[in-house]
Amino acid sequence: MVNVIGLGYIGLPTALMLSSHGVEVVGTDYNSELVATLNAGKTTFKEDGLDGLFEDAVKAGIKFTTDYQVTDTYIVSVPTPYDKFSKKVDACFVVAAVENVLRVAPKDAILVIESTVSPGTIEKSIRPVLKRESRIDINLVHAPERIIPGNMVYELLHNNRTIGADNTAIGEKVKKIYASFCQGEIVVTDIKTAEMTKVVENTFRAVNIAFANELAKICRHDNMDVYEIIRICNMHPRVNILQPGPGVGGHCISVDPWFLVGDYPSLAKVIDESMKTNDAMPAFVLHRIYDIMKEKDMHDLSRVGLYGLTYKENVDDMRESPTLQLLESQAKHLGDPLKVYDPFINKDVVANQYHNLGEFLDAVDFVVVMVKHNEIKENIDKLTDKVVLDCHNIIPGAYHI
Ligand code: SAJ
Repeated sequence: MVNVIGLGYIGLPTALMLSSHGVEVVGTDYNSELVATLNAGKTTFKEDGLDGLFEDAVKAGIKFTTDYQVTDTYIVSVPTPYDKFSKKVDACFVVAAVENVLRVAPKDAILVIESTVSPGTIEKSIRPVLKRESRIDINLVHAPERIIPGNMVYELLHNNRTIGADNTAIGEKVKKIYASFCQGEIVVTDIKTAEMTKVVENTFRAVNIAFANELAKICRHDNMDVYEIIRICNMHPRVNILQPGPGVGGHCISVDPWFLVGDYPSLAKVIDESMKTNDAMPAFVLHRIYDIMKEKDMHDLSRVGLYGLTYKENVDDMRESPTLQLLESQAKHLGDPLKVYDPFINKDVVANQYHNLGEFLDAVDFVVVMVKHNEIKENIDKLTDKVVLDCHNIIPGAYHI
């Protein structure tokens, strides 16, 4: 039996996937409300294919509880925040989960950490817990997740994976468990290499998004069309530039690269600058709003609306979202908060929030497309009489960042 600890964005789909592929699974989370929701037959976030997977797993007998189980295999997928000041990873949730596992784990159990941690964290922060508790019999493994919100179920099935273990026998054992559902290649390596690959993958993307964002700023400065330039450059066989945007959100690409900056401040220069470039984008969009208002002789900020609150399209995850960053930046200027609408966010989370596209559009003359949800792509005709700042190049004739 596998006990999956932490039933969030990664733990829940992983637990469901294992269960629906014949592995006996118990999911554990300290949040009793979340566990109650799952036990009531409901999923806790929206994701393509998740509800179907949930049904399959329930049929297969998955259980949800707040208790840690006595079993031979644990998978820990709890969040790893970073300290905003030092930029270092804060492994407190992982350490707490490991301590709880050690209280119940039988001799020689396998303890897989899926949570993203900076290279060396398992050696520096997790192994000492095992030593302190006299549990060096426990087999530590790192199997970082790679799935992208919006396409999680497909990617769980098809992505290649990495497993870091102290010895090949344990690595191969864990590989077998993941191979129950994973059709991709599963590479077995050592723990520190596995930790590093995960952070490097997200850093690669962060640096490349920063490059696109920097190009957008350069092109804005001299009134060039960044999208046309990127389109043409990408016709070169060895060039593949990503898309500029209003900023980088989510709990991965906007966070993980800071682990390297925090640990290697004098070496991680390109990464540091890239992260600052991405972090500066929401404020850049705010300036664009002011400039366009000036150009259009518009004066009423209350007639400006932000479309989208989530960190990217077609997900309901708002963590580190560029819209929230923009509103924070606007609050520093003491202005009344802009109007906001997102079809994926039903609860009121910010001031001046709307829950209906028509009402939102009636209330504004200037729409800033922060997130390219399918909904807005399908309703482009409703924007014809609006001034539009399109941060994603989806609306013909609109202003760009
Ligand atoms: N973004 C851009 N321009 C682009 C692509 C993305 O501005 O060309 C923005 C998005 O709008 C969003 C942010 O970047 O705000 C991140 O979005 P994303 O879709 O690139 O990635 P995430 O954060 O949803 O998921 C990433 C993935 N990592 C990589 O692609 C290397 C995923 O595979 C990881 O599993 C996930 O991080 C994670 O959990 O670490």
